[in-house]
Amino acid sequence: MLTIGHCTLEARVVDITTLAVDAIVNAANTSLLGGGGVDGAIHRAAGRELLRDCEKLGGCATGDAKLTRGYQLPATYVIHAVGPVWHGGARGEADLLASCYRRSLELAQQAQCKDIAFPAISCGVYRFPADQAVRIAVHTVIETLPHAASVERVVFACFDDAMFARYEAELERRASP
Ligand code: AR6
Repeated sequence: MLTIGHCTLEARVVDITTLAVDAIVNAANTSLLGGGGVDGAIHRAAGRELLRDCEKLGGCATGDAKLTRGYQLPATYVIHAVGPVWHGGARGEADLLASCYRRSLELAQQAQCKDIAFPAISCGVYRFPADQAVRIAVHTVIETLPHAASVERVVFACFDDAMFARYEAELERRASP
């Protein structure tokens, strides 16, 4: 756990769909119409109303995010962020991934969310190298927090122990002087 100003950052091994936070972030695709991985799990748990809502949004650009309600999820909102597909790193992937975290926190702030949970965006089907993605996630969240005053708690929801260990190491690295 790391404290930055009024906000705590923590990693947990947890299914993000079970978290009763103000907002969970979805690792979506540009259609916003669902898919596999965490996206599929979120749509299954939220129910069909989420898909109906997403259909009205007209998709979302890579690096951007859009907010819906959480419907049957314990979370109030879902922030659908579209991470980049990894193509080797020369196609702006790092900037696009950072942009996902920035835009998600901006939307969380607009909705006055106090707590928000992120999955490891782009680290599954989109094949972004996990170590680099974790550094970008933690760095961008820390950098953006001053512009997201409502946010008091950020959870990095990890699906497995290996991802949890990466976040723990990065949070620890940031905590040491
Ligand atoms: N809770 C937390 N983390 C999860 C969960 C869960 N329930 N399920 C998977 N993960 P991915 P991407 C982890 O593939 O790489 C979809 O089809 C997973 O272990 O879900 O951004 C979309 O529609 C990994 O660490 O997202 C897009 O087409 C991380 O979440 C595409 O996949 C992200 O893996 C997006 O690919």
